[in-house]
Amino acid sequence: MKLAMIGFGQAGGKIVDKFLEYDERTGSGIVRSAVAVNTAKADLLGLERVPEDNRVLIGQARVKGHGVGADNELGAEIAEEDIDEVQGAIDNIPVHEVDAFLIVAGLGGGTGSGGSPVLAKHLKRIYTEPVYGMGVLPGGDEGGIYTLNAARSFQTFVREVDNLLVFDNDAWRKSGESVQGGYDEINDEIVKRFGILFGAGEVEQGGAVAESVVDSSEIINTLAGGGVSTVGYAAEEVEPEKGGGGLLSRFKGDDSDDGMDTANTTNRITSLVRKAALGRLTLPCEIDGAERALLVLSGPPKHLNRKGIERGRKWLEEQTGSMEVRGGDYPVPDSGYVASVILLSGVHNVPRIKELQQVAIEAQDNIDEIRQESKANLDELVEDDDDELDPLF
Ligand SMILES: Nc1nc2c(ncn2[C@@H]2O[C@H](COP(=O)(O)OP(=O)(O)OP(=O)(O)O)[C@@H](O)[C@H]2O)c(=O)[nH]1
Ligand SMILES: [Mg+2]
Repeated sequence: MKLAMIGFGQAGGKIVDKFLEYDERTGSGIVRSAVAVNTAKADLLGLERVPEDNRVLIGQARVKGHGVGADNELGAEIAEEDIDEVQGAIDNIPVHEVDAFLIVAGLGGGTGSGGSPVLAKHLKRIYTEPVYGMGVLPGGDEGGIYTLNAARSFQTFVREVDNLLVFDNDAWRKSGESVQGGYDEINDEIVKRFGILFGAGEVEQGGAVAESVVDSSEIINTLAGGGVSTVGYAAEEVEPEKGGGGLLSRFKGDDSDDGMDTANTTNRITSLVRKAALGRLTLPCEIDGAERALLVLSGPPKHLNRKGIERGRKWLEEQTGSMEVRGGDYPVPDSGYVASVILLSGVHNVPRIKELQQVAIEAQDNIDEIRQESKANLDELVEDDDDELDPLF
């Protein structure tokens, strides 16, 4: 499906930049337009692929191009004040050619965390296309203010968008790596998973090879109904279709579609479906209770079959307890992998979100306490002074 992507803040801009690179590399054509919005000038300059005309610096009068320093209330205020400038860039998007908007942001900082829900609300008011959010949760080691920002932004963002796709940095960080190197790998993981998912809806229906190609309306229907989504992934290396004629195919001839082959293909698919659902999700959670799901099998058409997908789909129905599980394939003839991507939409049992809310409440109490203490200390300090002094204001 074709998306208008808006990266808000540094993380958001970098991830949208990566999606553009993915599009270039794979020819999947999912980014119809890309916009980056930030309060920090340097972050916008650091982007590589988002067109310069589509980079919007907001809040110049307030923060002079230096970012909001993880103050997401200020981030939200600036987004509201400068929404016309953001809209100016969105006016360049041929909206009739996009299936949906996708606002991408790290929720732990200030600019993207505060601004994304504001932009979502604005877009929902103006356009009829769905508005999705992609929210990145901070690592647990980033500190209380990041957790507090993420918890508050999450609450608002999920309410304003048609669906919030979540990626949890905390579940994906690796110890002993530089933060930057870590983010590069993490961003690759994000783009790979969501790239296959959204790319699936871009294949022409009725192609000679496709058995049951996923359509963008199936993605939209799986996301419809709102809530929080998470994505699973698993892949296995196979022989690509093109430039073939290796030993094996010469041996077998072209039309040797024997039962053994079909059984192997089916088994590989069902095993990949299990691995994707039970392995690490973008937002770890219990899959039981997910309201809707979509299964996408991508790879060379000869390694995809309807039976495998049907079995995988049934298994997912049992595991989630949902009657709304869709499935289909995404033929990629020259791929060296068969990959299974599972979108679980409307998930409820998410320990990380509960934890986030708990930590945020504690952080809020702590901040209030410190404020009160600090006021008391100041009063004491000033009172101690015997001489009466008129305040300045
Ligand atoms: N996955 C991923 N997460 C990132 C990346 N950069 C930052 N983050 C996360 O996103 C959060 C927000 O950081 P930024 O995007 O830099 O914040 P911002 O929106 O620019 O806001 P301010 O810098 O406060 O103005 C951080 O707490 C990290 O958890 C990235 O490249 N990839
Ligand atoms: Mg920043």
